[in-house]
Amino acid sequence: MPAEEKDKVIYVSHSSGASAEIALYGATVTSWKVAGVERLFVSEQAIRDGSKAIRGGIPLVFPIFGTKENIQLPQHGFARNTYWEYVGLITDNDETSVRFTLKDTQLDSKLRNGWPHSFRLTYTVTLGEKSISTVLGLKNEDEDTFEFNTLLHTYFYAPNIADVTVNGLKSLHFIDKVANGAKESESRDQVTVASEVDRIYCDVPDHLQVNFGKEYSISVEKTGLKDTVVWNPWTDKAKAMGDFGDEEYHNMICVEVGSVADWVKLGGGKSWSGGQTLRVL
Ligand code: TA6
Repeated sequence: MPAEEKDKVIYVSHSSGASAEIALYGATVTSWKVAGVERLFVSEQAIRDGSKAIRGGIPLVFPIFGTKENIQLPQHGFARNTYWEYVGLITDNDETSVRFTLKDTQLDSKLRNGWPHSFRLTYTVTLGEKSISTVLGLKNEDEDTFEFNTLLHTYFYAPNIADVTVNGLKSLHFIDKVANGAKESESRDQVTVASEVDRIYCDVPDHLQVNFGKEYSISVEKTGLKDTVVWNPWTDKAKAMGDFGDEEYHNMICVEVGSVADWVKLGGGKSWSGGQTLRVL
């Protein structure tokens, strides 16, 4: 059976042996294995009881990125810390696709009041032999326009952060959150990480590549999303997170495609879609 539900987790398998796991909590992809090797990072200290966003995998950021002064919502919004509905297996050709939905009516009143709009989110996860696609669809069920941010907060497992390079960011402008939001320009062909990194690269081409030394690379193809965040907490921020091991920063890098530098405006009754395809090279 290519998709099974157990204890609020959907287990997806592919004929090649590839597999994925998606928690109904936040519709968070918490595992993606290709050739028997885990490609995503989930902290050993991640909280999985539905009381807090899962620290790792691919948490969904919606409808805000970070926090916003005039919007009373948790950091990164509510999509990652709300139970989604599992719609089921939608195709099973050479790829296995499963779908999840979240409607405003599923939110508790506090969250609903924090962002009082009628919407329907649809999230489709498609597993191939060496790829996984995660695509978000949004319908504005209000009559009026609303605006949102969204981002796929992907935590990649890294055998060693010292060997990780990110290609495709050269010459792009970025907002450096480690330097109080300074606006900079990337000069490197290959971005490396040797200290805390928290950058919003703006207007990013749809193709990036994350290299994990000589072990393997993962291509990141985005659609419908403008920006890409690169994050590693490094020592001090790692110690400050209760659901993240002090040394785990050595084994992860977040490369997060999204539209976060600006608001996305969506007219009443209109639909929007955006997502990514990750492929092991
Ligand atoms: O995407 C990077 C970031 O915005 C960082 O600033 C850091 O806050 C990270 O997300 C994790 O946020 P969280 O709310 O999951 O602890």
